[in-house]
Amino acid sequence: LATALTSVSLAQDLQGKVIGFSQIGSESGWRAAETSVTKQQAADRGIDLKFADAQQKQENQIKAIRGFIAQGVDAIMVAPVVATGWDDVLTEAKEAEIPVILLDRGVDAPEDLYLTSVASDQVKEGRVAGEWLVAEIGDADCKVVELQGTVGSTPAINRKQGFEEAIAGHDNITIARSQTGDFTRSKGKEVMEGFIKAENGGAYICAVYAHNDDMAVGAIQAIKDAGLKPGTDIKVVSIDAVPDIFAAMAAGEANATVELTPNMAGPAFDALSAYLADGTAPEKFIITESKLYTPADNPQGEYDTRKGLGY
Ligand code: GYE
Repeated sequence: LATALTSVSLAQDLQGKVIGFSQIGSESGWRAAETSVTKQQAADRGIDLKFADAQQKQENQIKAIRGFIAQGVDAIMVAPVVATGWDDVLTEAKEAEIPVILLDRGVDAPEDLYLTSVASDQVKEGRVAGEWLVAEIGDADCKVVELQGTVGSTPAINRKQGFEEAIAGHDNITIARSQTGDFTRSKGKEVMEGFIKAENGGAYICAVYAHNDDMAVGAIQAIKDAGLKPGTDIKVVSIDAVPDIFAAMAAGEANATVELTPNMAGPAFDALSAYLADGTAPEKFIITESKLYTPADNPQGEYDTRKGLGY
C-alpha cells in the first residue's frame, strides 16, 4: 500500500485541468481516506479539484454533477452512492462531451455513459471473506449475522452475493440474520445490539460478517457491551483494512479483513491523462486488489503503516 500511494508518476498533462469530484460523504474511515488521497493525488498533479460532499444523498450527487457540467469542467469523477438512477445525468455529461469516471462503486447504466470505472471486485471481496470463514470454522456449526452496507449500493449487493457463494454447500454455516448498518460505525453497533438481543444474548452467534470495517468496529463494541469476547466468542470478519480494524486485530478482537485501497484516484487520473492526451480508451473496469489480512499478518505494523496514509 505504501508503495502504491507514493510511487506516483506525475502526469504533467493534467496540470491545470479542472476535475469535479462528487463524493458520497464520510460514512466510513475508508471513505475519509479516499477523500484525502484523492485530494493529495490531485494536488500532486496540479489538478484543480472541485470537491462536492453529497452527505449520502443521490440527489445531491446529481445536483453536483449538473453543476460541474454547467461549469464546463474537463472531467467528472463520481462515487455513486447507489447503483440505479444515473442514466439521465450521465447522458447529460456525455452530451456535453465531459468524460465521467466512476470511483469505488458501480452503476446500473449503459457502459458507454462513463469512460472507466475504478473499483474493487466486490463479489470477490465477499467471497474472500466467506472462504476465510469456511476455512476457519471447519465442520463446526456456525450461525452468522451479517451487517450489510448501504441499501442499493453495489458493494452491499456484491459483498452479500460473494459471501453467500463462498458458504454455499457448507450447510454447517448459515446466515441467521442480515440487516443494513449503512456502512457506519454507529449503525453497525446499533444493529449488532439488536442481533444479540434477538439471538438470546448472542451466545449462539458464531460470527459477524460486516460489509465494512467501520460496522465491524461498531459490532465489536456491541459484543463487548453484551459481556462476550469479540474475536473468540464471536468471530469478526469484514472488508476495507482500515487502521482501526488492525488495532482490533492486534487486541485479539477481530479475525480477518479484506483490503480495499483508498487510492482509486491515482489509476483514474492515469487513465484520464492517457485519454485526454490522444484519445486512448482505458479498460472499462480497472480492478484493484482484494488481499486478505488476519492476525498472522502483523496487525500492529499494518496499523502503523496505514496511519498517516490519509486515514
Ligand atoms: O468499503 C465502505 C465505504 O464503496 C467500496 O464504501 C466502497 C465502500 C467501502 O463506505 O467503507
